[in-house]
Amino acid sequence: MTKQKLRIGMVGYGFMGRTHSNAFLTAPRFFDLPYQPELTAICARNADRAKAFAENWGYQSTETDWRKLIARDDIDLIDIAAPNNMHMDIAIAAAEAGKMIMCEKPLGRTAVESQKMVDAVEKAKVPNMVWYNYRRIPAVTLAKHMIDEGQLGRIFHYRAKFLQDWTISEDLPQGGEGLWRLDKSVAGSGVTGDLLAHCIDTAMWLNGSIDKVTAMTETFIKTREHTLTGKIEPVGIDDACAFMGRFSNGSLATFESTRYARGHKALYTFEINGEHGSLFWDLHDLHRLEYFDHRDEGLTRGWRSVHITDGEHPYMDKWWVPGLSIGYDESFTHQAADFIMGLNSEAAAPTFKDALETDKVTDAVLRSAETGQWEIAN
Ligand code: SOE
Repeated sequence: MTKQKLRIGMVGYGFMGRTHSNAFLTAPRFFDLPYQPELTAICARNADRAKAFAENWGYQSTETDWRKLIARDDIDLIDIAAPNNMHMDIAIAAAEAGKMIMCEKPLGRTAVESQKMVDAVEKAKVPNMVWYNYRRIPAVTLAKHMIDEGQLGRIFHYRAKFLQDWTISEDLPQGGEGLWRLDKSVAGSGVTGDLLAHCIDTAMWLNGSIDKVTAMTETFIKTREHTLTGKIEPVGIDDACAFMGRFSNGSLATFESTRYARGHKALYTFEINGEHGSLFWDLHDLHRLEYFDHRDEGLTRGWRSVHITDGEHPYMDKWWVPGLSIGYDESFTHQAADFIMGLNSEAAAPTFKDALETDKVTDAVLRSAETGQWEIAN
């Protein structure tokens, strides 16, 4: 039977435009979806490059103005993979036009922007989701199931870090394509909104809300040439951030992120310590979940490294055979599949409303780094 199409209009063709496109192409091949995603249009300012992107990924048409894309009757879903400063305007216009929306993280540059986006989708009652992809790595999803089943018991500690090293050179400019993450007016913040937002999303999903935080940030390189103006301009983003916090369930949070950890490209790890056991996960070894269960027999008690590739593990029955692993890109495929399957049932998370909670925490972190005080996050 031919499935009804879900016609996608994507805004942005950078790194995230590619991950999302790949996800929509792959999801229907591995998951039984109620609708067939169709790459209907790609929108980007540069017409030639939009055309080349369309040819490579199989988009049927191109646009250079996102307002025209949103006005089209043959688009059901707007996917926002453009830089952060464009998220709010595109999302609000898309909601007003009655389109479903998927938005790359973070939702807004600040919680004030995110709140407006939440108001718009709630008023329009359109399905919405934010691409916090790491939730859908099978080992991370399994951690969620284990915690929800109470296997760790009372949680005492949650610690996470996300380390990179790509901005250490003083010669690296800020702004423009590929480097907008260094320009505060476009990105909103540095590692806090870009990397810690992932850690906070996962943490709150696994361990509940964060009430208050105390933070420090640093900008190691104070000025950089701006790609668009050619002038040396102050750097407004946080290059590094460390914060402590308290979860509503009484457990303690410690988080760290930097783009100045030489040798680390994307070291995202988290560890959770509970009354009965602990869990540890590392993006560089993403199909493994390290698990310690204190209830094991004494002499053989120890950390187990569980290879999350069995058919019974989350999502894994959709892929190859036991023992064969999947990777980073499949986390996006799972997210696209869950969104499309959720259209006929309950909304797939994280919704805009969920992502707003993350932005409230990142705002509180940045506020605390300014004031030197504990700040209320929720
Ligand atoms: C930054 O380098 C970045 O690409 C983030 O923007 C992504 O969200 C993260 O998943 C990987 O690192």
